Amino acid sequence: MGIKVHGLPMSTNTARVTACLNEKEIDFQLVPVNLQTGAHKQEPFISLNPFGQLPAFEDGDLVLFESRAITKYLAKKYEETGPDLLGHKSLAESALVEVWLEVEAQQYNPSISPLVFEILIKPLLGGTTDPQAVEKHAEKLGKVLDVYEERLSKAKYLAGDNFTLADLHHLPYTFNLMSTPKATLITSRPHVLAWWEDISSRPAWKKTAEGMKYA
Ligand code: GS8
Repeated sequence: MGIKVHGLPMSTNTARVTACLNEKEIDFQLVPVNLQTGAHKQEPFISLNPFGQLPAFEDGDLVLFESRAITKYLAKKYEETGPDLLGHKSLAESALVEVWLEVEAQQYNPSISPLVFEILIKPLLGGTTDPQAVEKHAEKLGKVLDVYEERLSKAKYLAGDNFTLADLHHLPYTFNLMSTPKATLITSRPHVLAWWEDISSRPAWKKTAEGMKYA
């Protein structure tokens, strides 16, 4: 019984999980979920994730949802394989990983996800991008990125000298942002840009990004 990820390659939250699996070079099966037919709101999917959202994850009998919890599980289970994504050999480094994991979840994601939705996803769903909403979300993300620019002027990666899960969690949404005119939020900040170019050129991420072509 191997690992199954129920999701779609172009789903950002699915990509967060597959990026982690690729970093650890763990084989998995991606089980597609048909959003058009609403398969994610019905059995058997809702037995895997009662919130009816992608992704859901199975490792043998263990069933998980919430992409960030899944990547932490994988980083712990495969601690000794591939990159040390949790800084587990140093209490201070692991604490900094936790800090920047929280920053991604509490500051970065709440600003970037509505921005990407407004520019990229809304038109796909038949809606029209609202320029005022774009500016509002972009301003909020810009303030968050000012903090990143300062941090990344002092450290190569968010938690310090090493690429960790804290960096990895930023990949899917930032990848989508980079295909929009608001990529300037990244490209106008030299340290953020250098960090982005570094983390997005990792082979594991390139493998995941190949599937996110819609954006
Ligand atoms: C969010 C899952 C989510 O919004 C996580 O796993 O990190 N906090 C959760 N999934 C989206 C797909 S975008 O990747 C989803 O399933 N949307 C459809 C819906 O909510 O009905």
